[in-house]
Amino acid sequence: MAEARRRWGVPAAISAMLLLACAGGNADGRTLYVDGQRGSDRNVGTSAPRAFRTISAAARVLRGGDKLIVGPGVYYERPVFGDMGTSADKPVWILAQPRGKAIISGAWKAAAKGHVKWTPEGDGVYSTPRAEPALFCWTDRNEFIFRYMTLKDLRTRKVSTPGRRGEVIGPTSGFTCEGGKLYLRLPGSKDPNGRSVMFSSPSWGETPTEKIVQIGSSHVIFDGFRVQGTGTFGVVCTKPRATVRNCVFEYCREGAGIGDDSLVEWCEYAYPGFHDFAEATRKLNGGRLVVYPLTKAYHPRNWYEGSLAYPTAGNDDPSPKRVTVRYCYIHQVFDGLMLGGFEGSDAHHNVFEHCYDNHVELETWTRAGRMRNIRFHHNLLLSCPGGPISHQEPDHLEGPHYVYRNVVLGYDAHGLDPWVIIKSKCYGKGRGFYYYHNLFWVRSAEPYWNEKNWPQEWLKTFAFKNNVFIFTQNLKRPTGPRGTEDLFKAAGNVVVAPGRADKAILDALLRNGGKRLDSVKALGFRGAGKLDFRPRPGSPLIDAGVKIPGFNDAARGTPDVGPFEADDDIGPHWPRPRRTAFNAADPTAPGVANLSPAAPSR
Ligand SMILES: [Ca+2]
Ligand SMILES: [Ca+2]
Repeated sequence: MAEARRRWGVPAAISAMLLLACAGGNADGRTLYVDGQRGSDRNVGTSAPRAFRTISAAARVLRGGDKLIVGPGVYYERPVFGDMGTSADKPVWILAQPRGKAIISGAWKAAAKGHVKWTPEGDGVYSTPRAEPALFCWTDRNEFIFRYMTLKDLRTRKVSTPGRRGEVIGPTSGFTCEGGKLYLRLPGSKDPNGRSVMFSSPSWGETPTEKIVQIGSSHVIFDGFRVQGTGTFGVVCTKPRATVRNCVFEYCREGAGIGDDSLVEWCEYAYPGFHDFAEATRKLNGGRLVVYPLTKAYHPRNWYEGSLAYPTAGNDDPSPKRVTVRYCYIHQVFDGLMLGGFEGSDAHHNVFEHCYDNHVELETWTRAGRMRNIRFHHNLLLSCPGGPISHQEPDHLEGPHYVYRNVVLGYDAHGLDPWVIIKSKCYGKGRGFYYYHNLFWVRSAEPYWNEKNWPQEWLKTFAFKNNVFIFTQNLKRPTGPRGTEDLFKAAGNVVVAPGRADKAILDALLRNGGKRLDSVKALGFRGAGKLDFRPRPGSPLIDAGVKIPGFNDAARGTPDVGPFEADDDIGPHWPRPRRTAFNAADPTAPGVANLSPAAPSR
């Protein structure tokens, strides 16, 4: 990775953020303490024995240059850090110590502590009075409890979704909010009385919508927290130059809201239990994956469309600029990262796994967003059953988007079997989508999205160079007019297609020095099962690429094809990171050794 950093350079803005981050608190500032168990808000907070009890109390007195140390515990509060008089040399560092042991929870406290009285309603369903709806519900064993829209649906578990997706069988457990009550059926129809059950706040469109942590100052470092249970934001930094680091966002619709010149790193973003929910409902539906109809078509407001990092800009404001998201682990969610909500920004060295719609969206929902100048590189994308990379915004997506040195593959029953790798939809306004040096390993898919009735000029700005494409079963032609395959640029690609391969798209990908090979083995990867995709000596990938100024200038001799040069030092930590620094959320996540991309099972 050091190699990668040297090769691609570190933008000046990021270097500045690093300096800020390393500086932490200011030597002249105070250190304040919060102790959720032994502290008191009548204390002055300036030493551990005189700690505050709540983060909110500390937030009221924190000033630029201070450091805040928050001890272990679950904090059921929504702290607001206002204008603290911060500056570049007077940052504020908000630190959980030890990291991962302070949970800031947006959940309903009484239910979380098992203090709610639940009344049996038959069929394993229990009720309690509660007017506030919830987006997420989960148990202390990280069981994801599905939100049904009516009590009738919860009882019958039959969910009707619009259009062709039809009727779907939902999970046995679930909850619903109806007539001023919450109804709940736990897994195994267990009695919820005395048990810890978490309900998040509702999402937009249902009141009240609550952010958990709000930070209204620039130059703030938010470090080491677990943030749980909100239908909106885990943390919102409304001013520029925020650093969000070593945080786990669980059951948060959006992780960190950030503005200009901000950094999100070493964070984790997940709905724990979502993968089990996907597999359980797949079994109930005869093997058909039904996450999309259950969570997007059935629910009314795209409730699960979220992102680890989300722009704080309003709908009609320009997108935040110079944002970096790196070294994060994003998994068991519907959407992973809406990088297109930012401009002049990048995401690199992140691991995405089991994002059920898109791993990364290079588009945005805001009306003013133009999605300019985005770089997505050196990421590992595993098992996305939707379109792993998306740039669909026909009205105002400008680009350019540079997508390079990523490894995109499936390895389990959710492998990349669906219809498309790159969900592109640009309508010709773009300054281009540039795909360089990626590895795509799928069974059957179209490489990109095209439709007959779309203007086809946009394809002229699409470039594929020095990529490795593996289609183990079927390379499908995008469904545009015949002949449009020659509109995009291609050079130096290697395609492995041992099964069926549409000749038009295959020939188009192989233009300008491409090669077709007939087996994965013929690529000569050093160790695909261990995700070591460097070509070994003698590999046909070596020196088979084309020069791309600014992207492979440091290659030895002629550039090698694929994400790595043969002599790259990928270090002991590729692919990184599989876990957060403290591995709080998903201690049973499969290790690298369990990955076997060569053998998808379905
Ligand atoms: Ca999506
Ligand atoms: Ca070379």
